[in-house]
Amino acid sequence: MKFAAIAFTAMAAIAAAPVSSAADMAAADIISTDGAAIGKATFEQTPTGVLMSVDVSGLPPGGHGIHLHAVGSCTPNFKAATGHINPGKVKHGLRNPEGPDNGDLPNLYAAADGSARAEFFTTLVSVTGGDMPALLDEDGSAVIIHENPDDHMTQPIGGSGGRIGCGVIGKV
Ligand SMILES: [Cu+2]
Repeated sequence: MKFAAIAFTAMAAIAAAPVSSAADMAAADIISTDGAAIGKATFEQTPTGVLMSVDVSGLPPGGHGIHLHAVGSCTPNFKAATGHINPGKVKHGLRNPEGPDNGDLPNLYAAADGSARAEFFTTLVSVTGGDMPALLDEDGSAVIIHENPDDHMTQPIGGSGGRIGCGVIGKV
């Protein structure tokens, strides 16, 4: 009977967990600077943050800064995405005592064949709103992949250089 009681408790806990809504999902098709499709990112609202999944190919091998930028546009070029999501105008950098900004993320690492697959988790944004800035706000948001790794300290983008991938984040 002891086992049965434990099983019942576990089931009750599952039933009490917040139900995630399909409305709190977003995704971005990522393109290279020549407009070719190189992969996808998805964004799922969880009870405490946003779980992001990235699957791309065609990158130079090695580390790449990847950030959430404030405007949902990759045209006429990736500068259209403007700077990071950063309404509080704080400093960039996961290592920075005056940061991080809301668009900061750990680096993405591409393998020798140029492919990269990773999950990230951030508590500094939301998908549709709440305590943290929404990815799906009025002017949208974009995910940008940079040429070089982000040192997580240097202003304004950790020395991560040019923008080599861009995806407009849209509702799923
Ligand atoms: Cu960036």
